[in-house]
Amino acid sequence: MQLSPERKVRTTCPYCGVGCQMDLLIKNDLIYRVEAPFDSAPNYGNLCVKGRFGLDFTTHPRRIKTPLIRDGDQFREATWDEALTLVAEKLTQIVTESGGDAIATYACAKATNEDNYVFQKWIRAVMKTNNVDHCARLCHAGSVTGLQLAIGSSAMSNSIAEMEHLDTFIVTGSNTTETHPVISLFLKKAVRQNGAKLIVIDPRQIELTDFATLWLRQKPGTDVAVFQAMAHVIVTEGLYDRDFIGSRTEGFDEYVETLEHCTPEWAEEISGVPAEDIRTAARMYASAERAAFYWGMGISQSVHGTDNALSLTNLALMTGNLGKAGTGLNPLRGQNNVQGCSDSGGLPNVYTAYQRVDDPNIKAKFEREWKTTLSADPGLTVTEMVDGALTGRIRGMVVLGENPLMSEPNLSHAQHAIDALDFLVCIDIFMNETGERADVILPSASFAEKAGTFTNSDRRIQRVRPALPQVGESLPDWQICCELAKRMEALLGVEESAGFDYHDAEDIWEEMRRVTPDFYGITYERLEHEGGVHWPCPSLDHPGTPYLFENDFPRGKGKFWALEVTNDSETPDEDYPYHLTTGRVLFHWHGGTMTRRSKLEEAFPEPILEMHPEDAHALELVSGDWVEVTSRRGSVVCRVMVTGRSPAGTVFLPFHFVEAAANLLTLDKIDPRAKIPDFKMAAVSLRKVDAPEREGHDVPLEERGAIKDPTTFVH
Ligand SMILES: Nc1nc2c(c(=O)[nH]1)N[C@H]1C(S)=C(S)[C@@H](COP(=O)(O)OP(=O)(O)OC[C@H]3O[C@@H](n4cnc5c(=O)[nH]c(N)nc54)[C@H](O)[C@@H]3O)O[C@H]1N2
Ligand SMILES: Nc1nc2c(c(=O)[nH]1)N[C@H]1C(S)=C(S)[C@@H](COP(=O)(O)OP(=O)(O)OC[C@H]3O[C@@H](n4cnc5c(=O)[nH]c(N)nc54)[C@H](O)[C@@H]3O)O[C@H]1N2
Ligand code: SF4
Ligand SMILES: [Mo]
Repeated sequence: MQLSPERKVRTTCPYCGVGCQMDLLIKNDLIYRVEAPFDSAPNYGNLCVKGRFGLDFTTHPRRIKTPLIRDGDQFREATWDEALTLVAEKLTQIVTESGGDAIATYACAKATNEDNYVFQKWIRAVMKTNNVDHCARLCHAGSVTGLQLAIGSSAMSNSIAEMEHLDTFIVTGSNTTETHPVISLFLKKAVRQNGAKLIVIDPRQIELTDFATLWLRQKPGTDVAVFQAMAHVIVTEGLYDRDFIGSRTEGFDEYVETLEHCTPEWAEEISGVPAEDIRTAARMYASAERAAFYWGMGISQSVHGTDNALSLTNLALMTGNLGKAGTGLNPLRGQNNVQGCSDSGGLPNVYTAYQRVDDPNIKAKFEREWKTTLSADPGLTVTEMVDGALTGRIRGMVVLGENPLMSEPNLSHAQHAIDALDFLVCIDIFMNETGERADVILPSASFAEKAGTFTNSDRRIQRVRPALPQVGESLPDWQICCELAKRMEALLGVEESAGFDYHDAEDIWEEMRRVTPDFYGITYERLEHEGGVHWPCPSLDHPGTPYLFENDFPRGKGKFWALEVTNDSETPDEDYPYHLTTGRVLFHWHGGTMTRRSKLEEAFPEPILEMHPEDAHALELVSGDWVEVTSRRGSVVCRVMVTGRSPAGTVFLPFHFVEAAANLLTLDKIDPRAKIPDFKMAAVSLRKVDAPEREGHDVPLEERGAIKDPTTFVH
């Protein structure tokens, strides 16, 4: 493809689920400036620091430029032909000997919809397994399971455009200003300019508490008690919406019976939130004309994540705060394309747009389209894949743009599992902690070098456009998957191919539209003119759907769910007296693969443990001192930052830094229904230690472990 020497390319941010539209200004094949179009949804001229200054990872010298094949402890460069042949042969051998279900695969929430569609088509049509999942399992699985049970759909019900005009809204378990920064601007505007009322329900003093009318600071892990008590208040004070309950829901009377003991005083005992504040919050939410919930990982990432989510859906259903602008249930989606990766079939139980693999009619449709037979058995989830590798049930693994050896809980366990595999192939733009253990690494094109679409948190499908030349021999993920699929079909002696000869990304999208009624009305041409379209969009003249559930829910009636307060999390005890919670900071992204190879690394160069002044005092620590953090799984060393943000007894560690990897400490216990781990609850002990021989800032980055090979870090 020919690119002009000086150019400006409209594309979509590769970091978070807000999906900001941006113009990349390019000269000499380098991005020298990033601008945001003021007239374009969803960000209207705004960008956060990652979008504005964090894109230089694309031209970092350590991008993978050729396929790499393991050679003892190292890798050697290989040709595409050699690497593709090797991968196809190894995977085919496992499929032939042990069946497709012996292969586990991770789809990629960073790659495009088109990349992920082709990926899951290769896995399903050629390997005959539904073992495809992705990081959503570690993310909104609790929310997804809860929402599916209650209303039958897990997408965010309302659009970003509505946020500015909110009336009353609750933000819980979402550190929005750091994790969805541009959305937080609209939420702040709603409060400061338009007089909306905000209730924050979060154990940490996040920035949004400054904007809140009311802040409920519950003890971590006690959400169900707080929300059940709000339901109790709404019922006893008659603040519920009789019409909505009658026409749109089921199970209300039975649910009410289970609420009897859930008084605000009962919840205060469990959560530490004053009963009066719970009453105020319930009245504000129920009596508002329009009220919405926004939430994040504080609700979802828990062994009772499904119950947490159900405690929110119960409140929305009883107050009728669903199906209208400015209301709704809104799990803020994390990765740039985590919504799209799920929508494109990157899940073990569904094809595109949640069409079930075990529905005979759906299966028959895909068998016709792909000219092959398919498996009706739902596949394994990410957490089950890791366990399957340990038991030998899984022999081979394909990881498309994820980094489980930073993001999975209990990393030593995950590492054993990965090492037990016969064959691991990683398809990525960089070497990461998982790639280090792979047999083959295949170099992909980043968002800046390929065409396609991403779907943001409010289901808006937007274009991604090539802006930079390809790096080395790297290729878009879909092309790599097509090559592998075709080679495997040949090795397996398949008579008629499932179809892996696409001209370009649009060609793939056309196939996706054809097999997915909810996408049918969306074409590249429309996206070009309209900037983005919200699915569902069933026909070419349909405007798209910015908010859902106006007339009904996908499950028919919304269902109330009785809930018990349980505590299966690991709680502090004599040996491990502190509670550890993990999460994110503004400047970094997950395992740091991308942000630590960008200018952002200078702004936030090392891990810090956030600690309350009372705890710091007891341990004789001041900001900048070094501390060893130990759990039953492992131990890390980093500096402390003394701050009142976390409550006394709770310490917070971001999981971005390999030199103090938070997931060495977390545990792999999961929610039985959603299979999501308890990333927000672990018990740890703390010990003041001497500074390591050379201190954080003084150690060159490559020696801190953040950059995987000994090349000078250049911007
Ligand atoms: N800068 C940056 N932004 C990101 C990401 C990133 O890595 N870096 N990742 C993206 C992804 S994939 C995701 S999923 C989102 C996640 O976005 P968030 O969910 O906002 O991220 P976390 O840092 O995990 O924050 C969780 C919040 O839950 C609170 N919390 C902890 N325990 C509890 C509890 O028991 N109950 C409740 N109600 N709250 C609790 C924490 O105090 C914190 O405010 O961020 C996305 N955006
Ligand atoms: N302790 C703790 N652990 C957590 C969490 C937590 O709150 N606490 N949160 C969990 C959550 S919510 C999430 S979403 C996960 C995230 O976990 P992961 O998805 O494993 O993390 P990322 O670092 O985002 O991995 C993305 C990878 O994709 C690569 N990449 C980027 N663009 C492309 C592309 O176009 N193609 C390909 N092939 N690769 C590309 C990057 O180089 C990187 O290696 O972590 C989970 N782990
Ligand atoms: S808010 Fe999210 S999408 Fe927007 S610039 Fe920041 S990281 Fe990118
Ligand atoms: Mo996530």
